[in-house]
This record gives sequence, structure tokens and C-alpha cells, in this order.
Amino acid sequence: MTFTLPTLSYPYNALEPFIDEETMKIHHTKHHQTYINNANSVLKNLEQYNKTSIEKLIKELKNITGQSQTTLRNNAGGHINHTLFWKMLKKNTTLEGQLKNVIEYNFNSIHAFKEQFEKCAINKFGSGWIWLVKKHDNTLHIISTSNQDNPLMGKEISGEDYSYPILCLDIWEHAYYLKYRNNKINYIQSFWNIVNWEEVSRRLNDSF
Ligand code: MN3
Repeated sequence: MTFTLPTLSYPYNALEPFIDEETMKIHHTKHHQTYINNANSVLKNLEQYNKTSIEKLIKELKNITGQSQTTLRNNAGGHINHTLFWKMLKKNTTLEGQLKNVIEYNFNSIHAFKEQFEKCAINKFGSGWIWLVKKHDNTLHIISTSNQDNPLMGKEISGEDYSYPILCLDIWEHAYYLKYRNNKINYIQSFWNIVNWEEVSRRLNDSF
């Protein structure tokens, strides 16, 4: 099995004006596709993993050695992160119900949660991702990872405890630079207009 580019459930202009059509198109068809191509070229030679799901491969990355691990860390990482990210985006959903209660319980208020998430994103130096994750004790945490690392890779690789992503934001420049240029903060704050809270709610109750 090799990975293929997932089809988006919305057109490239669906997130306008918060994420522009051109950025979405390039991000999906060029950046994401390149991660997939690079991951597939390594998996061709790793027979024991080439039927593995992307999530299982990411969890098992620490057991793969050498250059294969590095290439898969960056590119299978890029594949899982972008696949998640596309699902996180939808206009006009509402943060409500159990998810709202759980966020308030963990961060005191929705305002404090958003503030902490934005601060984490603004302070992250270089390319990476911002995550809302669930740990095994069901507590929620906001963390960042570098490059294409994912919290499911575990501490040995990502530097962060093994945890389950329920929300993510791509803060690589390719995610926003065409529209926002150097105004990373505007990109981060506009994210709240296009978070798919339905998807985040669904992931909240996933086991991992
Ligand atoms: Mn990206």
C-alpha cells in the first residue's frame, strides 16, 4: 500500500477570506502531495510497513532506524498532519456541548484557552504545528511541535509526551504567507473563524 492524497470535502475557496483559494490549492496539491511522494518512496523498501495505516506508522516510527526514520518523520509526519488539518477546517461551526465544557474545565474559560493557543503559536520559532491534545488521563493540553512532528510520535521523537491530537494548526509559512505575508498573528487569530468544532468534538471521544 502506498499513501494517496485525500480529497478535500470542500472546494479550495471554501475558507475565504480566512484562507485564500490559491494557498489552499498549492498547500494541498503541491506541499501535501510532496510529503506523500517522499513517504511512499521510503515505504517501497520497508516491506513490513508498507501495509500499515498512517496512524500506526507514526506510532511505530521510533522502531524504524536510520535515514528511513528521518525521511518518514518528515514526510509521513507531513502526510498525517495535513490530513488532520484539512478536516479541522470548516466555516460556521459552533464550540458547544461537551467539548465546550471540557475546554472550560481544563483552561478555565474559552477565552483563556484561545489566548494560550495563540500565545503558543506566536512564540513558536520556525516551522511547526500547534496542537490541542488529549493525554491518557483525559486532560487537554496545548503544545507545539517542530517541522512535521506529531504528538503520536511520542517523546523520543517529537520531544512531547505521547498524546492524541484533537485540534491542530499549521504554522509553516507556506500555510499563510501568500495572504498574510509577515503577519503571522493575523493568520493565527483568523483561525478561530474556520475551526471545525464538529470534528474536534468527534475526536475528543476517540480512544488512542
Ligand atoms: Mn503545511
